[in-house]
Amino acid sequence: MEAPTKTPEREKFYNTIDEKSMTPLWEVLSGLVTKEPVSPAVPHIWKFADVRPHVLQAGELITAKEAERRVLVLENPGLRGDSRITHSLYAGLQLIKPGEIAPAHRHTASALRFIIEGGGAYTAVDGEKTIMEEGDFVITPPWTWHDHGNESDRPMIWMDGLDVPLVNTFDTSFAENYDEDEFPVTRPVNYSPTQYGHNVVPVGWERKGHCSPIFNYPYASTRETLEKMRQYEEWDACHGLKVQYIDPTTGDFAMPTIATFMQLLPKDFTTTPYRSTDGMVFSPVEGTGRTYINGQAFEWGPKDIFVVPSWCSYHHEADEDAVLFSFSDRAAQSKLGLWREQRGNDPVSAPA
Ligand code: 1HN
Repeated sequence: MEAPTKTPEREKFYNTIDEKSMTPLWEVLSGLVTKEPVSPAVPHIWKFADVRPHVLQAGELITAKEAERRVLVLENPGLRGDSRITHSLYAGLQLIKPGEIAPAHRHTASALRFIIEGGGAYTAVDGEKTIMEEGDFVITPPWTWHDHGNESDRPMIWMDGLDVPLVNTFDTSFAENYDEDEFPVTRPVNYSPTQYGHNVVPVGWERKGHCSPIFNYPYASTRETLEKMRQYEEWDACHGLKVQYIDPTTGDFAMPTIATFMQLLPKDFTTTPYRSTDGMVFSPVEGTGRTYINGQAFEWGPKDIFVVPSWCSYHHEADEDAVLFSFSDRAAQSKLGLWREQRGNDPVSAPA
């Protein structure tokens, strides 16, 4: 679709209506309604070995308390200055040193933590602490009080993923700080998996909020699932063996806007090209390999973070057994009926 020709009369008219805060749709239509997704985000990888020294350096410059959250934002090179890793999602690397507390606050944005390095630190959500270990996926549901602390003897680094750009697109951001550094703890450590992870709920229980009531999904459990599956399930051509994290009380994604996944690719496996409308952030936990994104190779290993923007075709090659965590805005797109995918040369498909 080409924009109509500009004539002097038309230009003059456009200038006249411009002063009235109007513009002709026919000049902008093809850019507004594209034939297929066109993302301003670009494929990119942050090698952990490369960024880790800077994350630790931030720890020498500012305390977690002063910073409120000591985080280096992972900015998509196509979206510098916007605090976005994909067009719709935020990601960053957060450092908590031994003895530090990141003070309690709450906001309407949903957050996930994916633990990259260290162990033994906690996050507390509305009065319940969970201890985090490498590879764990941890949720901070919208509008819940949360603080983080590190009672271990090593620094801890995790990736934060938030739906801040989505929340801000809707102009729905609220946030407040708690009066004290720590929100009072009222339940035992790791209570929620015991209460909601054993296929029972209290009689008369009603779901509150929009997130899974479980907020720590330990790596050990997900890894065990994938390892068991490899004995009995077929490898998917595009994804190897891939699971999605769910809210056990609904079967839906664990978070209202952000979908999270873990997948296993066996040694020497090459996946079939795939694309979907949700820009994906990957972080390998085990193994090395590469992902070709629109034909360009991105070499990865454990703890690296790479991004595949919406509708970019990609395929993975694993040199060893590899396990990849990933997240995207698929949960939001699916609810709005927007999500599409394409496997290899198959037709584009949308869920019914
Ligand atoms: C936030 O609340 C945290 O609680 C981390 O750890 C990163 C980025 C943007 C907005 C809020 C946290 C954040 C954030």
